[in-house]
Amino acid sequence: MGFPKDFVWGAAAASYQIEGGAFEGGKGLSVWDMMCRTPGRIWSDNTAEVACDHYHRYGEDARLMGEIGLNAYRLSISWPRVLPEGVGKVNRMGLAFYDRLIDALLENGIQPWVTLFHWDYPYALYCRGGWLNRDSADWFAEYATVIVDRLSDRVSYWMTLNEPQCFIGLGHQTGEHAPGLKLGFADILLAIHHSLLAHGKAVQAIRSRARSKPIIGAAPVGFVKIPACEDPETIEAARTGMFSITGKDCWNNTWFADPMILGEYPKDGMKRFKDDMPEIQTGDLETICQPLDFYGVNVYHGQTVRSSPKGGYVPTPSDDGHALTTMLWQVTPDALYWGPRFFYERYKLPIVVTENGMANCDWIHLDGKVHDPQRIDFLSRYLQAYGRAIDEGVEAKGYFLWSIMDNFEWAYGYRQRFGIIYVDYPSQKRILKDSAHWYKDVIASNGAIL
Ligand code: IFM
Repeated sequence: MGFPKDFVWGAAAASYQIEGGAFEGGKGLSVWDMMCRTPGRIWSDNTAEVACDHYHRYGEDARLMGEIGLNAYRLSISWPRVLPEGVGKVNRMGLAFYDRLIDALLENGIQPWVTLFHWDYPYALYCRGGWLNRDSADWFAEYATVIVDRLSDRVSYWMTLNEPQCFIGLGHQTGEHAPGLKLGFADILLAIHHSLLAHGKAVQAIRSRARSKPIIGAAPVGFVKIPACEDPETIEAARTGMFSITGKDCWNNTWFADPMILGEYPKDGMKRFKDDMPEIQTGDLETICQPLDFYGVNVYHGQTVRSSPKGGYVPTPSDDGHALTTMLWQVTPDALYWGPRFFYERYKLPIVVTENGMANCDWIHLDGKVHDPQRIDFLSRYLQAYGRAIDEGVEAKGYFLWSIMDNFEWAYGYRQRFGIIYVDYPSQKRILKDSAHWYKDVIASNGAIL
């Protein structure tokens, strides 16, 4: 069978991680700009003030994407670049940048897939309570409206929120990410509820105003459980594990995806969180649960489990010396089989892998090239697993490699390199890594060479 003929081969990046121009062109501050100003919060006190200078070099970057043969590029919009105060006055220079970027992509034969929010939250709105303020849903809908009105003549593919588990969990519970808060769990659930309302209202705004038929999804983290062996009992244990809630934290699938797609919070979570539940007003779940066109999901690794004699599942200890990326994330290719399969079974939406890739210790070799055989091997294995899911009946629409280029990896700064294009930050020179050349062949063969 193989990958469907119209399968979308893409790559992704996010505004704050590549754009730079942090204080240019009328852009407002984001919570990440504030985080970067705080000594000790980012590795080596790196900042994203310049990052990959994509704000100025988007033309060259779009050409390189065209050279690789990408069908699509997943970008995100910087909310404070467009609305410096988060709401109200629109920054024409900010919108004009995205106009130029979208045009450059289309000129290079690349479909833009636009994420509305990938973590660079307007600082001005944070000062008004941020995601803890119920108005945040309306602020987000106002922002979505501005973007859709301007770009939907050329953009058809939309994602609302990137990894709400992380911007709430890391940003508001553990404090490792901006805005660096360590809130109690009731506030965490409140912030999640408001972000889900924001998702629903943004979907409504896109559907009601888009000028070309919109295809809409979100891009949550996919927490994947991999059965240790493929007997029915172990598979069932993994399925149960993937869709259950075990901790008072954000590290689960269902608290986010069930309300969006099934229109209800999961019962096990409601029981576990009963003392901290936010007020759910009449109509909230109807607002959150808007029809979606695909299940977007970011998958990097999974946890191997087996059934427990007590019922449910238990993690299996990993082998000594298990393969790790430089993020110290385990290399578990089967995550891209079981993740798509289990998500497709539960949510019954076509799957789009909105992020997958690895951080590696890349540098420029003596021959002037960047050889990254680990990444090629990693991607081959994961894509083969995704192909297996497709062969077995999972409807899958696309794959976005994270990332098109090395970039600012949040609290890790520039210590981690996820790109298939190497960025030499001092000179801003771009070099296609071996994996970029390999991905070009994968795309040209529609995955047949895998
Ligand atoms: O760089 C991040 C991205 O912003 C969100 N998903 C995971 C990536 C790698 O950590």
